[in-house]
Amino acid sequence: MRELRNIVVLTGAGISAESGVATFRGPGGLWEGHRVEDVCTPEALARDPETVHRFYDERRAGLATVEPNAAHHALARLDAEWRGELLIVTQNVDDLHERAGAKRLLHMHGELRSALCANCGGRRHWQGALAPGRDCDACGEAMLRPDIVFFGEIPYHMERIEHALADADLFVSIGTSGAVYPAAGFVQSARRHGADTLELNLEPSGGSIFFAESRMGPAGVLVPEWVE
Ligand code: BJW
Ligand code: ZN
Repeated sequence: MRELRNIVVLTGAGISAESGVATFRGPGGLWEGHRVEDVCTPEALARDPETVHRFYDERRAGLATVEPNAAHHALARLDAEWRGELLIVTQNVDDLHERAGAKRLLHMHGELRSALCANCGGRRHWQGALAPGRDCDACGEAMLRPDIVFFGEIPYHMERIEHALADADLFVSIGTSGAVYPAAGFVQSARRHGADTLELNLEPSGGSIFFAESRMGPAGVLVPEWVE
């Protein structure tokens, strides 16, 4: 690691699995009981806001019962100690990276603890269930929605992420199935720009073949091992 300067780390639901946050796909996955298209699209929100809000209210409430695990703590340690460039890009909407102390962090798919006004684009902190009406302080309209990137919407911070990938010497992907774009394409983007690539995942993911190296196992073991 000594010759490396610029590191980009991508994390997915697998890094929070050992904290007790459900992953999306696979056995016991979050979407086993919900059809994706029922809850994770702007159309679903327009058609049936109650169901969509209930789904996110439950997951937001669930944050109170979970803690960062060894993998989140190891990345926070890397963030504190790494003197080169570092960017942790998480697809996760939980707040476990920041609770572990990570600072150089971007949430590309939004955050459970943020509310977005569909009318004016204003944001506010969102803890627990919302007041009836879901009123926006900024514009007065009752248009607050979860600040989550649904299918068909453009993920956040794409320009900064693309720049970081172009400058990366090392790209590390942790706990993601590689099923959802554009994140699934980051490895090829980093590679094209000459980065070394490493995958840490419980099992070979859809994108495994694109990584120079893949290590299989639980993030709580593999991430601290890699950071040391
Ligand atoms: C462990 C572990 C342990 C378990 N240790 N590991 C056809 C082709 C290409 C693209 C498209 C297409 N049709 C549509 C699209 C685009 C679409 C897309 O990708 N669809 C696919 C389904 C094909 N993408 C979009 O719409 C995105 N927007 C977009 O593309 O805009 C256009 C654009 C982009 C860029 C520039 C300009 C324009 C938006 C995607 C939004 C995704 N949102 C979600 C839902 C958020 C709401 C919510 O949280 O409820 O984000 S989808 C969901 O999947 C969530 C996640 O962040 C995301 C990724 O899932 P993740 O993290 O990989 O979880 P899992 O469960 O899939 O995998 C967990 C992994 O961990 C597994 O491999 C386990 O083995 C492993 N694991 N335990 C280590 N202990
Ligand atoms: Zn507003």
